[in-house]
Amino acid sequence: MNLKDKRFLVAGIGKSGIAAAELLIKQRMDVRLYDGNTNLDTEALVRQYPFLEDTEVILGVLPKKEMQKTDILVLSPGISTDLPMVTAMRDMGIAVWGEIELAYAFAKGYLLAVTGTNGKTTTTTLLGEILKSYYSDVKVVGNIGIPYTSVALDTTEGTVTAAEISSFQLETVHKFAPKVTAILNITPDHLNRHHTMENYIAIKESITKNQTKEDLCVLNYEDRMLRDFGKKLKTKVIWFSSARELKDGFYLKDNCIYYAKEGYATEFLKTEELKLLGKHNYENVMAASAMAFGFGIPVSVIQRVLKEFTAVEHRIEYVAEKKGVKFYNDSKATNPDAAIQGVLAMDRPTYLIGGGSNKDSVYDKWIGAFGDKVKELVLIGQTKEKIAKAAEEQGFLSVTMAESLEEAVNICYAHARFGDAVLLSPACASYGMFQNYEERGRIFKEIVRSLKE
Ligand code: UMA
Repeated sequence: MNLKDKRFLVAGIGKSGIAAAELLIKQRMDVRLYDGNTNLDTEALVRQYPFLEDTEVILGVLPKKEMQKTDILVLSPGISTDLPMVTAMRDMGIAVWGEIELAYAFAKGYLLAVTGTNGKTTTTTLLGEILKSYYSDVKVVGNIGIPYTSVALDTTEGTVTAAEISSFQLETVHKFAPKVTAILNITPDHLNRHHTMENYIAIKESITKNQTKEDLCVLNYEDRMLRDFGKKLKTKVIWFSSARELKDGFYLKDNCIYYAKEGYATEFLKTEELKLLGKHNYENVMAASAMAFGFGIPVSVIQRVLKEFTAVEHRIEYVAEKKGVKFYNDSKATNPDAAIQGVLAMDRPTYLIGGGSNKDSVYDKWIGAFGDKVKELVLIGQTKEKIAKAAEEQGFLSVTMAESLEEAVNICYAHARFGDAVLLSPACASYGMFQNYEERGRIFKEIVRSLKE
């Protein structure tokens, strides 16, 4: 498609929308910006982003005449594709692209993309570190917080890009075709947006839809759906497993990661050589290694980076110790499955802060993972009643309600004793109370650091 004469409407004026608009402006394209939020201060926006000076900004309900002036609608990931505005434009024959599709149309070089319900950020960061130690021009982008469009114009034929891709972003891809992909796991998440599990799985799997048989997909053998999916794929597949020996692929056995080819296994790395903790992290390590290895990076380079890599911010991140109480920030646990990993990683009595905005999640498995370890659950946000009810049904009665994150931290600090842990691992998204999970995690860390000893 020749994009030169197309009229673009970029929807959503957050990180993605701003970056998408900047790319289009730099390319001298016809672009307007739209956001549903009528309270957005457009003058402040232009002060912050002077390149938007001559760009029309439309707020509130999008009038039909504005829709008609559009050839390509570029959606930010947070905007659902079944919003009436989006379906109306689709019905009018207007192309609907995601921000990553736009980036892909302009980007050069090689793309390696990671999706999955949990572990995406750690795997992408790890992959990025491995790539950086071997190539001079590496970009790490996507859901991780750096829009792909913000770097797409800086890429050349030699650039290698590692991208974290969410299900929201995959809803609107068309030609997006990474050289290497990974689907780490698929468990229920974002069902308020994707409605059914079948739909969510199909969206995640679509990361491979434009890959050819020359390309590679890394898949988790222990995920039943992915196991079936991998058998049907036309691309090359490298499997990984944390539960069984594989004839081909990476697997974890007796505190060691092995790589096997046609039944012949060699030791790849001992888990004690890693700074990352927990089975879920060993899965992330195997996935990143398989992607890098499949892309041709020497094993010795991969091993060296793995041994040096420490945890990602907001993912079971150690914050501080106060009066013998250790504080951990797991704000990235925006769904119950991720939060289970947070609880499992704790090795001491734990005061847990949970709750946030509602995504129609089920909390039973998370609460079931508390065992004797969680001494008290302190709840915040929109979901607190729902979680408290689920806890009561499971016989977990040590639940306290708090009005703010600060109050929750203070309650935990007052109740915890020397040798205990306080863990923020909310099992929920942050909307309504914070801009995103990063802000939630940063504020948590500030509160913790200001606690009096
Ligand atoms: N908006 C509308 N109408 C709507 C919804 C939103 O106009 O119906 C507007 C809002 O008023 C706001 C803008 O859209 O001005 C926000 O857009 P956005 O929600 O897409 O947020 P961005 O700042 O562009 O951030 C997005 C990702 N956000 C989401 O997917 C919700 C970020 O992922 C990502 O880091 C960033 O692009 C860069 O690529 C965050 C996330 O929470 C971290 N992701 C989810 C997750 O990890 O679970 C998927």
